[in-house]
Amino acid sequence: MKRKSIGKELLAFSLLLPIAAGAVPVLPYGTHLVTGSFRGNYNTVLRDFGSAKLRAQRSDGTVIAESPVASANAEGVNFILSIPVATASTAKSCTVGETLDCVLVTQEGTLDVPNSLKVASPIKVGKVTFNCTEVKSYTNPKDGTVVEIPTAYIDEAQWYLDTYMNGGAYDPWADYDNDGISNYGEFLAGTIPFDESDYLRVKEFKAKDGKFALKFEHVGGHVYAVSSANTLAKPTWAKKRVRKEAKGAELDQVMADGTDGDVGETEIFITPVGGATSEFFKLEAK
Ligand SMILES: [Ca+2]
Repeated sequence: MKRKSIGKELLAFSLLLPIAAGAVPVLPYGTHLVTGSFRGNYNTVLRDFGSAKLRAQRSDGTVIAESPVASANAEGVNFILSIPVATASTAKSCTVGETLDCVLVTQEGTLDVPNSLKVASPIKVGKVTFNCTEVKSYTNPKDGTVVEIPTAYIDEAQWYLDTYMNGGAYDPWADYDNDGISNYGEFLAGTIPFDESDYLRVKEFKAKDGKFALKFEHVGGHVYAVSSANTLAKPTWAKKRVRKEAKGAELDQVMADGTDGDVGETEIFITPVGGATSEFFKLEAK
């Protein structure tokens, strides 16, 4: 009987607490994680960024989250911003759907990052990539997706078009070499959009060390990830975590080793879902 009475007291306390805190209680939802990379002209991750910080802040300058920009880790990540999300805005947290400015603070001063970041939902891991160079935006006419490509890259592709092909403006959604990969896909992977023999592909897939080993030709400094689905008929692709060593840490994505732009081979390890009758894997450049 004594235990029951303690339970009643606790219940009354938890109901009263929000009322005592004010008319609009501020309840923490969790943290919105934004991870990202700074990239060069050819979509390679900048491995060493020097001393800089990235801030998520309101237009009035209130800083909600701040993170140092570091040398890229094995996943090709330069920063992780942890943004507290709550039911109401405060000086230290934001609400779902609130848009924050992203500001890069360098030793010389403050630079506006050209994208603003939007908190889409509580406790949802987001991903934002910033280019530190001048970029041009393109909208995909099929699905409205907006992408950004550095103008230095576009200028080089345009020169090739004007010199060796029929000219016309660079189109990221076209496939100039007819290898089945769009020009934008080749930009992401660092492959040559004018060479039909050069595109991202799996070279080997086999059982090894109790896991599946997937080998592909990489371009140094580029980032790759794997998705999986249980069927190829109307597949629902979901992120699949991978390892760079058979017994290493699980990663969301992997950055190729080696010098920026140089090609080489990378082997990554995948653990299949236990009990699944079939599982299909897809390798993507990010
Ligand atoms: Ca192509």
